[in-house]
Amino acid sequence: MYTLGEFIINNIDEFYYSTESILRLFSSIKLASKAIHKEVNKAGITKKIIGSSGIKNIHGERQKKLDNFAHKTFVESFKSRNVVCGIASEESENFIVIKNEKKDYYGNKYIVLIDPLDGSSNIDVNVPIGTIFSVYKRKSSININLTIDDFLQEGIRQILAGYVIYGSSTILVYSIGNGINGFTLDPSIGTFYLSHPNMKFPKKGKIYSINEGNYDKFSDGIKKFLRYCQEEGRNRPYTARYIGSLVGDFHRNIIKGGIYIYPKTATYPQGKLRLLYECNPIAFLTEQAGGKASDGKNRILNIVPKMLHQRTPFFCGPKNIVSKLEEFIINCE
Ligand code: P6P
Repeated sequence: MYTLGEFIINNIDEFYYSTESILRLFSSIKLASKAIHKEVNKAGITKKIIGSSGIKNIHGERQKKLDNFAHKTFVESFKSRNVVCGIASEESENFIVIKNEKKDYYGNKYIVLIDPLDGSSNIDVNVPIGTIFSVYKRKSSININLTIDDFLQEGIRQILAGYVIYGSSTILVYSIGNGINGFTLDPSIGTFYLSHPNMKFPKKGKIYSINEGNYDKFSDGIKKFLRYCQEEGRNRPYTARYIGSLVGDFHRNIIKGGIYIYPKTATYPQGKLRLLYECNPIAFLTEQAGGKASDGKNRILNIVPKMLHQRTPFFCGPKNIVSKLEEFIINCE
């Protein structure tokens, strides 16, 4: 069975960027994921790692101790591999500049945007959670300071995107733009093995994932789509599956076939999910798996970001189901 390292080396020609940088990027992500896997898998034992950190993150949400641990672990891992020049994280208001340790002329060219531990409200109840990551080449020249514009790039410019799901097993799923592959961690030896080659949405998906607790505040288009899913008809009714963890819901939906929906709600009039480090990487994977990702009208990957933590309505899944949802939204305008 291929290890992640062997798979990368065997497909190195498909990486359009420097081999060394790609290997360093993956080394950082693997190291941090294994450290988080270890903490997540014993969260129930060592009381010191579950529960709230007592502080609120920049979005005013109660930060979990594991959120903080995951953020710091990824920042340190990218720093130590000396491969990125900047990191934007859900857990940090501003982007973090990473100086080139070797201080040689060739500064690092890559930036990472990351949700270190998405779905953290599920940590204490043992529901799968995940890391979501997105990598770009910086836009500015390496001999000037990083600017916010280096991070505000459209999702179509990602060079690497993926997630790590910490569930019944820990699986690293990524794409560099030529398909998606998933690698399961064997914790006994700390190695990721190819377990989900060439992931694609199944032709017929019958799952819809949405928090129907917000039903009253949904637009008429969303309400009509939900009724469409629930009534008898061709390949219907659908099955509702929603665990409140984007990585967990998406991973199930890409394997079994389903749409994930997070529209505008009363609490989140712009949508809840963040464009840069949740929607763009998941949208990139969605398209690579033959699916479609939109905000109800526009392709997610074409949205020109204006702010680091901006939110967007988010719909992703098999093309036919997402297009059907867009039809309902547009017809109800
Ligand atoms: P709600 C987790 O906070 C998250 O960002 C996604 O992982 C998840 O899909 C969504 O929010 C859950 O939000 O409002 O349904 O609890």
